[in-house]
Amino acid sequence: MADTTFTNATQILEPFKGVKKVTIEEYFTSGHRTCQGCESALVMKLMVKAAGPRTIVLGSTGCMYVANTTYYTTPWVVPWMHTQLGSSGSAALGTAAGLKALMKKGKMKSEPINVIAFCGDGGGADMGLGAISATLTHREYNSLILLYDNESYANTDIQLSGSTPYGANTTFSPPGSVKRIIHTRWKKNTAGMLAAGHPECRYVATVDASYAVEMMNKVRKALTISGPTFIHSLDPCPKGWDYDPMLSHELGELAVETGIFPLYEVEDGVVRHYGKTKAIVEGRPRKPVREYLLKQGRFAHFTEEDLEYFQAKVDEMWDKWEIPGVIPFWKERPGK
Ligand SMILES: Cc1ncc(C[n+]2csc(CCOP(=O)(O)OP(=O)(O)O)c2C)c(N)n1
Ligand code: SF4
Ligand SMILES: [Mg+2]
Repeated sequence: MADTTFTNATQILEPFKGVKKVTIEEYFTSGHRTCQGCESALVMKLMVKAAGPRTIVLGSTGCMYVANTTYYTTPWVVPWMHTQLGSSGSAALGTAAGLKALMKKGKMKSEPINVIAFCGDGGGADMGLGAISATLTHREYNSLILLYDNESYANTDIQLSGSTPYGANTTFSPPGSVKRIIHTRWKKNTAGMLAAGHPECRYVATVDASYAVEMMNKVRKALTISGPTFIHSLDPCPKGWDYDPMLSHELGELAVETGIFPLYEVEDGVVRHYGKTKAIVEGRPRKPVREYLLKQGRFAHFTEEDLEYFQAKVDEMWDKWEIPGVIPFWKERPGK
């Protein structure tokens, strides 16, 4: 018999007002086998801590699947399901639709349950982009897709993805004596693209786990707002980026302070820069990109010319883009 009390409500998750107010319960604990200093593992932990116990997590193939679900061990305390590499969008939509149908038919208690599907940059920004786009067109289903971006197909040994930065050394783009820069494409602007093109999606944000409370609060907002939502997280990866694991936190900060990875949210069409990115928009100087790049072995082959090119491209995001760091267009101004 149909449950007439069905509401399709989301959970109301208030923002944490400072680190001391963050809940102590963990839903991603010991039992994983990620590398020392793996920021993506921290993202999983913070994501599900913010979401709380009434949450289903779905994850596409990649490090956060393979290293987190070795046979007979898992760090996940909440229900978790693996999905195919390009399917995080389909998994989110299907699970949200399934829960809705069961609750509507009275086969399950009607209560808000968070549905989060995560994907890597290979699975989300490249292979599964179509499925994510489809999910973001369905306002009637509540779900969050979180893209953890370690800037390579890391699990299969650091192949280049559409999210890999210009010039980086990957197993598909090793610098050689004849040609120094093999990867000559600029990184995809995934969050900006999804925010600009999906009018049914009420919330898109970028996050960085070096700013953990802010990151958790964006997850909470995404899960509360209703409909499909999208979060893009930049995750330093000691193995793929080739640096000492103790630098993960610092590199996360430098990505923001240099302006390479801007922090912003787009809520019902309104763009808000936040954190240190907001300070940059308001006039605080950006740190030179070399401070970030030269701490990583994947850029060790860069010459002064390469550093200048990278800096000029980042400067363009800030000095020319109509919405700095968000939308890669600028208006034609005669004479300029
Ligand atoms: C359809 C398909 N093609 C290729 C693979 C092999 N594969 C498994 S994990 C992976 C890398 C995924 O990269 P990403 O999504 O960025 O996650 P990461 O490994 O970086 O965490 C690949 C190519 C697969 N599982 N399925
Ligand atoms: S390769 Fe990178 S993303 Fe994968 S487990 Fe290691 S640090 Fe984490
Ligand atoms: Mg990846």
